[in-house]
Amino acid sequence: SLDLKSTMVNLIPKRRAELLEIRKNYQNLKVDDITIGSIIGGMRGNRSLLWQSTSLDPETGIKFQGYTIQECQDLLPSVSNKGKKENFLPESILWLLMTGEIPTQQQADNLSKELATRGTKLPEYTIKIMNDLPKNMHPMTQLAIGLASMNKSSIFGEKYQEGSIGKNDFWEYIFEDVLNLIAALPQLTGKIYSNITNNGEPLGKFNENKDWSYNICSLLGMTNSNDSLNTCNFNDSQSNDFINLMRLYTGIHVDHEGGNVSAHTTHLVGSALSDPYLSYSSGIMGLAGPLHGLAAQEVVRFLIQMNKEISSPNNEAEIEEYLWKTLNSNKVIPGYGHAVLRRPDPRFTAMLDFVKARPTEFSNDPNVTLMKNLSDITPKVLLEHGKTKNPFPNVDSASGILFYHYGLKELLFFTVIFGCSRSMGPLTQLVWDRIYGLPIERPKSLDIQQIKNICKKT
Ligand code: AMX
Repeated sequence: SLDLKSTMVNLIPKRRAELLEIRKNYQNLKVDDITIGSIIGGMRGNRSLLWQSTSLDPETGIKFQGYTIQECQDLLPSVSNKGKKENFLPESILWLLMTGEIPTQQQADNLSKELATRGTKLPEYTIKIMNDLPKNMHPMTQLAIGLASMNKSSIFGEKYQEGSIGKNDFWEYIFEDVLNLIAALPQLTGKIYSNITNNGEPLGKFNENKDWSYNICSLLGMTNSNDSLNTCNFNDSQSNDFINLMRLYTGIHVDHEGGNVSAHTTHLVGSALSDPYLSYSSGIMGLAGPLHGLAAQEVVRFLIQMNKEISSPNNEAEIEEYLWKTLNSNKVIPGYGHAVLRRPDPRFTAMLDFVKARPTEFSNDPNVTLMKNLSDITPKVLLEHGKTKNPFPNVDSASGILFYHYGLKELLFFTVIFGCSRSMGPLTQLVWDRIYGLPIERPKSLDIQQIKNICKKT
């Protein structure tokens, strides 16, 4: 089938039967031990969540339905552009996440068109709320408020209130809400950016004939087409490159397994049958935390500051010295290390490849040069330092500085773009949660006395 919903309809009976079979035969099979350490240590590593569309391997990094980023680059459709190879579309990866299948060009184009059709306009009440927000409100608060306000138009919420749908059909209305939510993100993002940079006046126009990432760029006023209303100084190739950077960034940040804060929160809130707008708005609140979505901005600050203090971004000795100075004052090197990964983050590699493919564009940018040089120098220093389990760069060491290069200077805003991308994984899971009829989540908590009692028994 050429449209996503009918493709899902075809998949559902087999997948439901599969889960039923597992539940019937293996209900009591033990998977993992829960230790006192994990109860008081953020449940690290507890294998206790069902998450279908992505998995994170310490060595190979993120896989989308089993495909590496490189495989996605090779196999997923990009925008049809007269034979010119562009970055794959996040719409393609959304299809892959939802179905487990690589879409054809036609399927990806159809989904792109469907999102553009659904996303032409924000609801009037959401526009009003966004207009009334203080223009200097944190961009992630604006995003969470905008999304939560759209629950007024939740189809699932309405049907549920009417009492007109049974549990087996919940997924269909959740699916409608999910596509409407993802489709609305370019408009919402553009509105937030115009609030913080242009007193709420539009910076660009939505173009129904273009893809999702293009529309994010045009609504930020960051293309050189007529769809952007400000005087962005991009030439043709910069404009096209920025759109491709947006496709790349939003394509590879869609999901990182289910246990991270934004994904897990969306899933948890959704398990109470809160609609996708409320569920993802909650996920966004988590993404706004400095230990989660805000790392990219830390890196940008770090690079700019280091460049102020060293004589050249190519001076290896001074860079090393700066890194040691940072470590010796008990600070971390932002953009390095990872809780799960034990290799360079393949998402970082994809971003670095983007830079390497455009030497003329980036060779004169001291921050990008420093970012590249750091990826060689820092692992050696961190290894010698001997603490971090993973001395290699993570995705955040590159992503923010590339946005900065093209003129996105509002560091707090980067996470809003992260939020656009991250909608795709957790909301795909929300659809599957309802397809599978998963129950409300309710782990058991223990107080200190109960923990002490368990400790005494051993
Ligand atoms: N610089 C200096 N020290 C580091 C370090 C770094 N980049 N990464 C880890 N360490 C230190 C830790 O602070 C810890 O020290 P301690 O024993 O004194 O507390 C020790 O190495 C062991 O930590 P770890 O097991 O390797 O890492 P973790 O799982 O506890 O934490 C992370 C992972 C990402 C929070 C950590 O590596 C870090 O703080 N990195 C810098 C910030 C960053 O880049 N964050 C973005 C992460 C990507 C993302 O999820 N968005």
